[in-house]
Amino acid sequence: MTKKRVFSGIQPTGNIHLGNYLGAVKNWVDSQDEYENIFCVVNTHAITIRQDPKELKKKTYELASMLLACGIDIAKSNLFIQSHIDEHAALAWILDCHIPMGDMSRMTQFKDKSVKNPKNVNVGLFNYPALMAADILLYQVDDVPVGEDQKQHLELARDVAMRFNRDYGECFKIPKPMIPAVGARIMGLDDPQTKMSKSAQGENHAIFLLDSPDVISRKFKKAVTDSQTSIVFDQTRAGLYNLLSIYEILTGKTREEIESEFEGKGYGHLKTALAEVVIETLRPIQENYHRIHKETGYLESVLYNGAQQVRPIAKATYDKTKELVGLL
Ligand code: AQP
Repeated sequence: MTKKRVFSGIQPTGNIHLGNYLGAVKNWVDSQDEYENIFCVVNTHAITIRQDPKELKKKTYELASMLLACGIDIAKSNLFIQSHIDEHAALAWILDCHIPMGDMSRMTQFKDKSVKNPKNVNVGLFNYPALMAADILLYQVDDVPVGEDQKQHLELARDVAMRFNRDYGECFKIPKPMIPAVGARIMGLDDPQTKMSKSAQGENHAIFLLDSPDVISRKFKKAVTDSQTSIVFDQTRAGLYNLLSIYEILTGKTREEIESEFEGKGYGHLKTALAEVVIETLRPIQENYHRIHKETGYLESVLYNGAQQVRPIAKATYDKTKELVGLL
C-alpha cells in the first residue's frame, strides 16, 4: 500500500523554540514511518520580514541542522531549502491570481505581523499564504502537520486548490491539516495569552532548543502563572495550563497521573520537574546539533539531494498548472 504524503515547513527567522518543536517538528519526527515525508526550510517566506542576508543564510543552515538533530531521518524523509526550487515562487504567482482579495484580507497572521513590523508592511507579507499554498500544492500532499496558527492559511490553500480544480480541471490534491491534540499552540512563558514565537522580544518568552540547562530552569522559574494553588488542567488558567501541556507531551503521562503527581505541591515543584524534563529532552538534540552543524559538506549534500529528489514532483505540478491556465 502506498503511504500518504505529508509536507511541512519552518521559517529560518530566528531560533527554533519549544512551540515549533511540540506543535510541528516533534510530530514530523514521530510520524516519519507512517508517511512519505517532505520537509522544507522556508527561507523565501522569511524575507517577508527584513532579514540580514548573511544572517538569513546562516540561520537557514542552522535550522536544517537542527531538524536533523531533532530526528528527521533522511532515509525516511526528504529535507530541502525552499529557495532551491523555483517552482514555489512561480506557482505562488498563479495562485495569487486566483485568490480573492477578501479571502486574503481575512488572514489574522498578516494583521498580527503588520502590527509587529509597522515599518515594513510589504506585499509579500500580505501574500504569504499564497506562497504557503504553493509549497503544499506543488507536492500533491495528503496531510500538512502544522501548529494551530497555520490552520487559517491551510484553509485558504484548500479553497484556492478546490476553486482551481473546479475552474480548470483536476490539478491539485486537496490537503488536510494535521494539528496535534495537545501542543498545537504553546504559549509564551512571559505572557500566556500570546503564542510562543521566534520573533517575540521578551527575555523569558520562549525556550529555545539550544538553551542551556541553567537558562531553561531560569525561564521556567519566571514563567507567569496565577495566584491560585491547585495544579490541575484548567484552560481558564492559561499560564498553568501551558506548563502542564508541555509536561504532558514530554512525559507521555495522562492528565490524571500528572494531577495526582502534583497534588498538594506548589508551582515551584511543577516548574522544577518541567525544567528537568525539557533539559533531558533537549540534551540529545543539542549534542546531535553540535555534531551535525560542524559537518558542512554533509549538510550541503543532504539539502542538495533533498531538492533533487522532489524537484520533479514540483515541476510536474507547475507545468500542469501552466498548461491549464494557458501559459504552456
Ligand atoms: N507557539 C507555537 N505552538 C505550536 N506550534 C507552533 N508553531 C509556531 N509557533 C507555535 C508551528 O511551528 C511551525 C513552524 O512555524 P514557522 O517557522 O513557519 O513560523 P511561525 O508559525 O510564524 O512561528 P513563529 O515561531 O511565531 O515565528 P515568527 O516569530 O518568525 O513568526 C508551524 O507549523 C507552526 O504552526
